[in-house]
Amino acid sequence: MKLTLAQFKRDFLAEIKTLYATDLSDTSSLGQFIALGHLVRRYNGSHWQDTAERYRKHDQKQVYYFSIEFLPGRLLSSNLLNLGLLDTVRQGLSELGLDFKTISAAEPDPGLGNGGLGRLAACYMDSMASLGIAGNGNGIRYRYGLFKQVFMDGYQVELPDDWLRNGNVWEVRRENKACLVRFGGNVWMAPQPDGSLKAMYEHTDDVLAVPYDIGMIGYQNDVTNTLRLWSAELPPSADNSYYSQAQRDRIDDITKVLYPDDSNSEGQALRLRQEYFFSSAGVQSILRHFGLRHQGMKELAKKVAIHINDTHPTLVIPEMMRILLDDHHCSWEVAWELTTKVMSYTNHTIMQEALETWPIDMFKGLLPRIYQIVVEIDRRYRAAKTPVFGEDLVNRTAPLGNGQVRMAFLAVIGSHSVNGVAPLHTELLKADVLRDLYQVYPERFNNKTNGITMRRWVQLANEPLSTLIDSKIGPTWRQQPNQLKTLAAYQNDAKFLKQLTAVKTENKVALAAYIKSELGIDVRTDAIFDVQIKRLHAYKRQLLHVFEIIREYLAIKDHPETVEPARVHVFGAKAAPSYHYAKSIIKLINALADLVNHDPKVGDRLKVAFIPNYGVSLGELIIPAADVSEQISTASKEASGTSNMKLMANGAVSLATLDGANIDIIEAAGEGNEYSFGLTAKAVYGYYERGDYHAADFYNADPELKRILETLVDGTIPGISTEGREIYDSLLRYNDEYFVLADYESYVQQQQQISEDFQDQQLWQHKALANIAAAGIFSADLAVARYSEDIWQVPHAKLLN
Ligand code: CR1
Repeated sequence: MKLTLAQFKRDFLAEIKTLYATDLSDTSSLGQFIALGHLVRRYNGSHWQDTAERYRKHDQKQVYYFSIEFLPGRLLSSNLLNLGLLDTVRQGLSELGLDFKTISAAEPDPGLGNGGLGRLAACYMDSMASLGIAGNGNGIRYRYGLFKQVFMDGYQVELPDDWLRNGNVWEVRRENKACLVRFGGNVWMAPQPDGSLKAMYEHTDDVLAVPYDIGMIGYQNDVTNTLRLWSAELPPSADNSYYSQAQRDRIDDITKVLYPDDSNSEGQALRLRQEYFFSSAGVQSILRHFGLRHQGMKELAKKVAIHINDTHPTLVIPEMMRILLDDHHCSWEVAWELTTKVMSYTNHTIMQEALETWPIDMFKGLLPRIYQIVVEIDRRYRAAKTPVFGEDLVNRTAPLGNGQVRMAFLAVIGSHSVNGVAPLHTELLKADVLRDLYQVYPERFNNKTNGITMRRWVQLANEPLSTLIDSKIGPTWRQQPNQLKTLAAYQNDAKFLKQLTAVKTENKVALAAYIKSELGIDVRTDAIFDVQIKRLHAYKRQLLHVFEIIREYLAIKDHPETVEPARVHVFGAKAAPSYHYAKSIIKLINALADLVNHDPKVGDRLKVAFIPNYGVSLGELIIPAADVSEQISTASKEASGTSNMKLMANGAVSLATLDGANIDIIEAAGEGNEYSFGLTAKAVYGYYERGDYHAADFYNADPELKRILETLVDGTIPGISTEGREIYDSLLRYNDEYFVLADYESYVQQQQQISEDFQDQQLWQHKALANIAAAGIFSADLAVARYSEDIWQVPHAKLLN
């Protein structure tokens, strides 16, 4: 949109006056941020309304992306960028004596997710709007996001993340769109005079679901879509019925806090309540919206696509069945056909413990009508498939089994499409995790490799790089990330490669300043910034990275005369509060950091910076400064990874196992431009099949590895007597579940190669550039375009390659 500098400044000052009845000098950065937020809303107001109007007018097919997590990050910069106002606003503020960065940093970063799953959902919202897809998000408005992480004595301490303390300037509460969600009670089917059956409820716990909508602004295309987050409230006191404090608390709890756990579903009723709550409210509002515009439900699948992002929203399937059967009086066959045509499901993990199941007793008590419907889905599935596939396979794959409701199986059975998030992951779904269901529904399985939005992760996070790229190939890559590949022409341009080093250094200076202010550590900006940022989990193997640090430390102590390039090891990672082992690793890293950072013999040659409270905003600071991207999960365990893509696009080279999307990154950038190592997924499965992995053999065969392991228990690293022992035992006594010892040698070899190659900056930046140039194919725009063509069947703006 068009806005002159003078107009902006007038508007901004007027907004300040209206909001605070004072003038600029009397406001805080937060106050200024809120005023800017209001202005952006006002500038964009008509786009949001017009977009909805346009969708209605053309009766455009709508996609509803259901996800229990969304990690949108701060929205001020990206909204301004997408509106085309970023430069004007920055300049205007600076003319008013204000610093845009400081104001921007006052915005709370909503932590409504754990990690990759939630951030992916946010990238896809951005891309859907930017491609003009009628895409809606549907999730939960948690009053407290993922915990705020601080370290005390090296241990993780979790503090509440009170992100709504000052309100949320981006949201619109739409209490006129609220709906009731029912839990518990009794339900029975009462025959009606016309012969039909009606579901009758008594003694239910009713919860009011109130939507809060956030505008998702498309990139300079006048489109604004909606992210709808539901909040649980007391129903408007129905016939003055009395709510006990316990009932009030139960309602309050539903949307109070995000489960800080992305790998193990805690078998708790509250989580199930959360899942049904946002699934039911979302489906109710979709069908209400559809019903207002159509006669009957016949056209539903032509106009609505619902995407199930991991298993948490799977109850959209029985919930849609419930409404079609009970309220719209569809036959089972018609309702089922519509439902399966509408639904599609993405699986995000092969970790067994993350395949959600709910004890039938709990499920039945909490959701009696939904349970009846799942029983019928199960009965019909068994009846249809047993003659073809036999009883054993059907028992293994039915929605109900072993006293559990099996959410992933229900999701596959009730959807027309099931996808994994990288080629290897999809193959493993077919061959292992969902093998039996793949026999039943082979045509449903497909791959959709993850993607990231380059707008946030390159344009906004790394302006020095963006400007440099513009200077060579012009700005069109900003809309068409595949254009980045034309950068490959400069891979041997010494001057350009030097400029790349300068850009990296500029970003390192910014990160170094943060490390200094946050941790009090001085780091050299000519050091290798070796970065691992992701949830703390044994399978992601932060431990392997720790071993490298210990190796480097011992090498300096043993041979101070050997000069290697300086290293800064940067970590960002939260551990689930109940995940004891992960917390021990955190303590280990912090204890090691303490030792290394304060050893005068080490000086500035080696530093360890574990930056607390990793999240989207810290990612934006760390990623542009990275030289090395550690993607070192045990092969087969990481479904895709997405930080690998963000780091690549910012010119970090990958130090990576052949896992998830690492494989595709290596293929895209060329093997010679990454550092791959370790067991393949096939080799890992080979060990499982033969049962012949012996971690101790690796320990015994490699004196260096042995010595490193001993530092965990011999007092070399002070302060870890219990954690060191626990980790040591996990490797040797319990045989190293994630093959850390097996991969140690090849990992270290590549680390040594990195140290050598880094000294030749021209060679190094040549590799960095190969990564940037190849990153375009991991654009979320392309990923979302594939979803919309293959799965949702909705139109999107054409993407040029
Ligand atoms: C996977 O672990 C993937 C993201 C997004 C995560 C990660 O490899 O990149 O999903 N899975 O697809 C997850 O959070 C609950 O499962």
